[in-house]
Amino acid sequence: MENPKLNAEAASKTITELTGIESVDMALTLGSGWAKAADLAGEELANIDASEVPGFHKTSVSGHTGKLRIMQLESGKKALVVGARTHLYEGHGVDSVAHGVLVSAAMGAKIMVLTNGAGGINEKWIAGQPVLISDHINLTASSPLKGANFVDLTDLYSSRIRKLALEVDPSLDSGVYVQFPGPHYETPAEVMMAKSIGGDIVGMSTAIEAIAARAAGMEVFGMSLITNLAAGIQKTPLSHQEVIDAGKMAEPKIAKLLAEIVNRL
Ligand code: 8IG
Repeated sequence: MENPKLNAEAASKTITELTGIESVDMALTLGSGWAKAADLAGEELANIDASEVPGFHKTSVSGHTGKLRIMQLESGKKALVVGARTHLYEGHGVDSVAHGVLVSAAMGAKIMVLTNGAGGINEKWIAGQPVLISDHINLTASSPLKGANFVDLTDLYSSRIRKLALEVDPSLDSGVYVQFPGPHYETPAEVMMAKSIGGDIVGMSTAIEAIAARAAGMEVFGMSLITNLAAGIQKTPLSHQEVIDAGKMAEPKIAKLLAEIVNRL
């Protein structure tokens, strides 16, 4: 991973060779619970294994890299669906975390849609609820950028696209996403800190990706599925199983919601 941009351009070239598709209009990274959204959004034009494309890592969990799909949306636009997210906690460094986003940019995507499963700090929320990301606080002490790259992050999570999302579902709430490095969940004291500095959502993925996307010139849209209330907000211990169950329960509803939103982009 010498030069992230050159690596992304090489990966983009490989995707074009494998699919015959030169460019896309937007890209989606679908996190826990969100996977079905792509199927509802349009017709699949191509589906390749990310292991055939340079720069994507095998996940430690399953030994698989996941899929890269290109969808023809009902709107007529094309979307790259990046099913191969690398988290900071996997230890491959920030360049690997940013790779999917930079490949999307290299494929011509103008909009980056980032979704995740996350913990909710806001006490009004319940597990299984989707929320819009309005801003973030990056507590990872990392950046995907190097050198004197002073990227403006005002309106990072596009207010234009959040408005479109609210037209689809006016009941959507929004909040500030706080990224921790993970992979452990927070202590209740850390959740109280996140709350007192203005956080509503705790997660392990999206802030770093959003910075990379903005630096690459893309408009960013982010949504979290609240799969659990954050440690100490809910009184019972957090479990990965509860996260998976909440994702499964919410999947049909949030897939339809996201499919409707991306077709308006
Ligand atoms: I799903 O409670 C999911 N991801 N940091 N905290 C953090 N990440 C998460 C959580 C959570 N739930």
